[in-house]
Amino acid sequence: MNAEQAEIRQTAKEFVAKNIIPHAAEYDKSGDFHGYILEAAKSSGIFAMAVPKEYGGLGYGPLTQALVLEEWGYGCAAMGTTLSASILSMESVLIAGTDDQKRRYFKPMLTAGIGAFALTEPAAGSDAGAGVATAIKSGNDYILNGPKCWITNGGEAAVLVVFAATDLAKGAKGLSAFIVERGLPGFIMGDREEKLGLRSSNTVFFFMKDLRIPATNLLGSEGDGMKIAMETLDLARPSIGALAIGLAQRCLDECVKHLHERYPAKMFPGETLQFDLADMQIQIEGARQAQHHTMALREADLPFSKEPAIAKTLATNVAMAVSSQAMRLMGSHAYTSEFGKFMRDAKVMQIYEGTNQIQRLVIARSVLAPSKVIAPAMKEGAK
Ligand code: COS
Repeated sequence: MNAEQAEIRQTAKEFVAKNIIPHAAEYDKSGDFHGYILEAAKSSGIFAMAVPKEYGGLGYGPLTQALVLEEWGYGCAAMGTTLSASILSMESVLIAGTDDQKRRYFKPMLTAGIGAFALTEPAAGSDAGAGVATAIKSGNDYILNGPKCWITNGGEAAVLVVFAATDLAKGAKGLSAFIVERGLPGFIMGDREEKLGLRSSNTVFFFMKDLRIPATNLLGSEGDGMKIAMETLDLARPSIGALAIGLAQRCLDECVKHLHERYPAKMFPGETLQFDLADMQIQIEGARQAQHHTMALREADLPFSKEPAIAKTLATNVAMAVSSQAMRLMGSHAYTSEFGKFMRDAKVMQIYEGTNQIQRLVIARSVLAPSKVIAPAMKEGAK
């Protein structure tokens, strides 16, 4: 971390302490979308941190983004997820978008708007290429039909990257990616999901019924969708790791605070408990290092494929383990909905942006055929 990154992290820490931590429990309880955070973050331009400077954004590199996301995860993983899911969608546009597409997609981010990445369908979760949504060319337009579900930010995003088959018969090879602006006729919004965790992050089902978009909204070429989605997820999965590390560190800090309050200094519990605390910090630091290593590889444009999957798996498992361990050490004091939020939020991190079982599939493939792993910048379509 250089001096500039340290300063950015400190600013994020202060923003989180002032704007996120005081409101996290209240939004968790109501499950309402925390729209106020978009307004609060406007002046810092943080929703545009992944937008390159040439497009008016902050142009933060991957490690700097991770430092900010860790702070947001420390404050509230639901609010952090809103930020990271928006960046997820931007990655697809960075990978495959033309100059004009980038300009159009990133514009809302500059005014604290958010984006969404719509890949999942009722029949296409882990098997990302098995969707039934279609995009059929009609003159200078595409007409989109079909369902999308579990879409983070879906009900709030100003603009979305939507995946749909331009040739359903070709399966994953027929998948394509499109920019879809909000508010078009044929975009039918379903109910928001009532979730166990990340309750105030917006997660929706939506349906596209003869939704017409200009053909110029196609990202890359027809059939590029699966590659764009996979490359996007490779780039974005460590962000979930960053949120998870922040969440785990918060649980440890809250646990230590509680123990200090509960026990006078001379009666502070003995080595068994101290070893438990040390083990929690070892796990967090290990996950943090794995995650920073992935970001460093990316910044240096070195090949990676298994590393984001390792970073995501490790960090999300640590978040689950540390939140659970903190509750054990704090006893009934932590068995409240407010502290339980950490555990509820951690659980989904093992599931979304590719389950930790899918991550193992990605890791195993990379272990079995390391020569096939190439740097993102060298991949076809990379801009
Ligand atoms: N980078 C670039 N291209 C990739 C890639 C990567 N990391 N991984 C796969 N691809 C390409 C493959 O090269 C293949 O293209 P070709 O046939 O032209 O070579 C295509 O994508 C399909 O890949 P593959 O045959 O490996 O697909 P599978 O169906 O076997 O499995 C998994 C792919 C399971 C890894 C994928 O479906 C996946 O990641 N699923 C989880 C989806 C997910 O994370 N969902 C979360 C919702 S989004 S928040």
